[in-house]
Amino acid sequence: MQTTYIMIKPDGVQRGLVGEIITRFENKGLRLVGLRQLIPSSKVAEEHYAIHKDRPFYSGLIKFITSGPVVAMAWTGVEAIKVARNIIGPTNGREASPGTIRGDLAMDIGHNIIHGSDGEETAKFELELWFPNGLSEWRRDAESQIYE
Ligand code: D4T
Repeated sequence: MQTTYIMIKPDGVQRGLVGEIITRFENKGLRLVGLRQLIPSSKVAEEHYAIHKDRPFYSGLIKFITSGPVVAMAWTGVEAIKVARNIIGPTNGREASPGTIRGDLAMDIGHNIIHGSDGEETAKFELELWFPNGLSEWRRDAESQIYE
């Protein structure tokens, strides 16, 4: 089992897509182990996107992500990091395939609705950053049907 960090960005919250997005992860069979809505501080946003700090879009990205509430989530499942990135689709909404969140709901690179961790180390770092008080430990009964 892996746990991945997923975040609905301010555009997704403003557009009223929180329920739609959570439904997609839940329906896939992932288990929600962390959920909070917050307006990110610059400090947390800068730590989260530190890897991009020399990119030309960095300052706009920090401004955007701190502009309003985000929904921070942790989802668990077998290969959850890859599964979530497949549900999300590639960065540019215009190039993402229909059926993915960005393919169905986004038209932009920056305003692309949602973030998902891109690897195990990133997921660990991001989960500790956004959920400093830890995650819920529970088991979804449906997992006996979701997995063989
Ligand atoms: P995240 O990290 O938000 O899940 O997005 P991706 O994994 O799909 O994309 P990324 O790390 O390359 O980019 C991080 C973040 O920066 C925004 N961005 C990206 C942007 O505003 N302009 C750009 O040209 C790029 C490449 C979007 C996502």
